[in-house]
Amino acid sequence: MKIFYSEVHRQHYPPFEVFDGGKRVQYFENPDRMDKILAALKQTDWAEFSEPEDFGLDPILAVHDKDYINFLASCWEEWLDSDPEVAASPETHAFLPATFALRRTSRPTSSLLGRGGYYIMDLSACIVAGTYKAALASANCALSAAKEAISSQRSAFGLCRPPGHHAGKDYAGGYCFINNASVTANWLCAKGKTALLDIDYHAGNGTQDIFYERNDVLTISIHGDPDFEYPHYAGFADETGVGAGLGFHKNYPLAKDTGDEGYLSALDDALTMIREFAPQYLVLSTGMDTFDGDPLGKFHVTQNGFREIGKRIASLGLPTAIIMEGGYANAALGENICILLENFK
Ligand code: OKP
Ligand code: ZN
Repeated sequence: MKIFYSEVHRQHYPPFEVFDGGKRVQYFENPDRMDKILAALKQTDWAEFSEPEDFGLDPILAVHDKDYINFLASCWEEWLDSDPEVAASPETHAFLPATFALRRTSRPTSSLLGRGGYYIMDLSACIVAGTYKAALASANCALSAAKEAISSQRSAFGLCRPPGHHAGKDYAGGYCFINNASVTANWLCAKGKTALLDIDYHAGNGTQDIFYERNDVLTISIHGDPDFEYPHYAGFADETGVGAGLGFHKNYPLAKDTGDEGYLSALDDALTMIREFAPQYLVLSTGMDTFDGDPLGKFHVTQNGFREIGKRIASLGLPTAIIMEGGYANAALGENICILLENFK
C-alpha cells in the first residue's frame, strides 16, 4: 500500500495547549504519534512510502474561505512583529485568541486577535511558526493518497499531521487547520461519486460544516455523543443536512463506554447507507482514538474491533483515501493503524 508522508509536520509542535478547565498541558497531537505509526509501518512488508505531490492552493480554496487561509498563512509572522515578548522567545509561545466570535457574529475584525477569535474555535488549535507549512503538507498527503487511489483503483494512506476533520470552511479547532479529508473528498467527487466516513472518536464538525448543504458527497460520522464530548455543539443525530443536502449527512452519536459490539452495529448501519448511495470512491477519516484507554476518548474499541472495522469498511470494495485524523494512545497507535490498514492492502 502506498503511504504519503512528509517530515514537514515536525515544524508544527506547539509547546502547550489549553485543556479542559484552562489547564495548560503538553500538546496531545504531537510528532511522536507519527513516529509510532512510522515505526510500525516500517516493520510490515507492504508499506510503501512516498513524498506527497504539491497540489497548490486551488483544491484547498475550493472548500475553505480565502480570508481564513490568509489568516493561517500570516498569523505567526504578524504576531512576532506585533509582540516583543513573543519575538524574544518564540519557541515558548503559541498563538491563541482569548475572545471567541460566536458564529452569529457577522465579520472578523481586522486586528490579529480579532481575526484569531473569529477563525479559531477553541484552545487546542495553537499556531506556531511551522503550522501553516505543516497544514499544507498534510493536505498534500491526503490529496496524493486520493490521486493514487484513482490511478491504481486501490486504497492508499495519507499519513496526515496535523489532522483536519474539525476545521470548517473558515475556522480551525481541535488540532485541525485545513480539513484534509474534506479537501480530498471535494477533489475526488469531480472524478467520481464520493462518500466520506469519519471513524475518529470525535464528531467531524468541520466536515459536517463543509458538506452540509451538498448532496453530491455523502458524509457520515460515528463518534462520542456531543452531549458529553468535544466538539460539544455538532454531531447530533438530528443534524442530517439542509436544503439540497438534507439526508446527505448522518451522525451516529454513541454513549460513553461504547465497545466493539456497539461500535460495529453503528458501523454496519453506516455501511448500508454508503452502499445505497453507491459511490465510486471513499474517503475514510481515520481516527484511532476510539481505542480502549485513549487519553482523549471514552470508548473501548479493542484491536479485534479495529480488525473487524477495517474488514467491514474494506468489504465495500471501494478505492479508499485513508486519511489520518486523531489517536493519542501513542504506545499502541502504530499497531492499531497497521491492524486497520491490513484490510485495505
Ligand atoms: C481532535 B481529533 C477533551 C478536550 C479536547 C480537543 C480535542 C480534539 C480532538 N475533553 N480538546 O478529533 O482527534
Ligand atoms: Zn478525535
